[in-house]
Amino acid sequence: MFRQPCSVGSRNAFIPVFNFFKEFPVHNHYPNKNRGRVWFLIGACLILLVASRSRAQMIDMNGNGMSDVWEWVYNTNGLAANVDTDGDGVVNSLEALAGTSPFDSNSVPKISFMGFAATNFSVTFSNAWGKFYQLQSVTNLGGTNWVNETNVIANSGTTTTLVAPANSATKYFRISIADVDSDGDGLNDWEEYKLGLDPFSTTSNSHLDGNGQPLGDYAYVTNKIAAQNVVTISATDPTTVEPDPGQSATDLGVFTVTRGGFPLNSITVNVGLNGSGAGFATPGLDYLALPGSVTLVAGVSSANLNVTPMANTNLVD
Ligand SMILES: [Ca+2]
Ligand SMILES: [Ca+2]
Ligand SMILES: [Ca+2]
Ligand SMILES: [Ca+2]
Repeated sequence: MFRQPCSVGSRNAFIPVFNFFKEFPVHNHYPNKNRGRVWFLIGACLILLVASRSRAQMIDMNGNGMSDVWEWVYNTNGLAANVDTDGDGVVNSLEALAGTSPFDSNSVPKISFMGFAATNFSVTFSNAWGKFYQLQSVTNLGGTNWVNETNVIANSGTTTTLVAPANSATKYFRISIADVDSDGDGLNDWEEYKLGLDPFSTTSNSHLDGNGQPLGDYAYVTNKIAAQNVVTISATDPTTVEPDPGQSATDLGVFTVTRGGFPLNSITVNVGLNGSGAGFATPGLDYLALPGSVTLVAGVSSANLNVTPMANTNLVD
C-alpha cells in the first residue's frame, strides 16, 4: 500500500536518475501484521506497508512477540507492543525489531546520509549489530516487485552504508530491517551480540552441560534469563576485627550483592539491617554506616559492600 508520492521538487533536477527526496522519517505507521521486518523508505517520500516473511528466532519467554533481550536492555517492563511510547513514529514491537529504544525518539531507524555519485546511489544509516539490512529498489512507484540490490548483517561501527547501481531512469529505494539467526541456534544475531556471544557459533558461551559437553547457547541464555536480576547477598568475608583506638581497620568484612542473568540494565538494590540493640553492632559507633542501596549498572553483575569496623572507644582498662 502506498501513500501518494510527493510532488516532484527542485531537487529532482539535480538528481535526474533518482526521484528522491530527503524527507525523513517516513516510517510513521505500520500495520500490525508487519511483524517480521521494519521498512524505512528512501528515494521517495512515501510510506510503504509490506507483508513480511516469517520472523527469525528470538528469545521470547514471555510470549509477547518482542525479544526478551531487547526488553531487558531497554527495561521495557511490560510495555505494550502496538504503542509508540516515544512518539517517533515506530511502534514498540518494531523498535524491538530494529533494536532501537522505545523511550528515545532519537533512537530509531534513521538515514544519516544518502547520495548519488557517478553511477551509484548510496545510503548510510544508523545500524544495530546483528540486524540484517537490505537495500531494495523498484523502478515505478506503483510497483511491488522490489529487487534486492545488496544486503549486509551489521557487525561494525555505528552506521552502515549500502550502495546500488544507478542503472535505471528512475529508481525508488527502501531499506528493510530484519532479524537473522546465522548459526540457527534459536538466538538471533542481534541477541547474541548483546549477550556477548558469537552469532556464528552455537556453543560460544564457554560452559559445559551435565555431560561435560559444550552447552548450547540457547540453553545457556534461557537458563540465565530465568534468573534475570534475581538478587542475592552473601557475606563473602564474614568476620571483621575492630582496630585499637587510633588505628585504622585492617580486617574489613565484605558483603557481596549479586544479580542473576545478564547485566543488561541498571538496577538499584536496597539493602538494610535486620536487627539492632543488644548483641548487634551499631552503625556509626561500631562500624562505618553502610549505604542504604547498591546500584549495579549495565555490564556489572555484582558489587561489594565493605564493612569497616571502628576503633573501640569504650574499652575499660
Ligand atoms: Ca518477549
Ligand atoms: Ca517509538
Ligand atoms: Ca525510539
Ligand atoms: Ca544464533
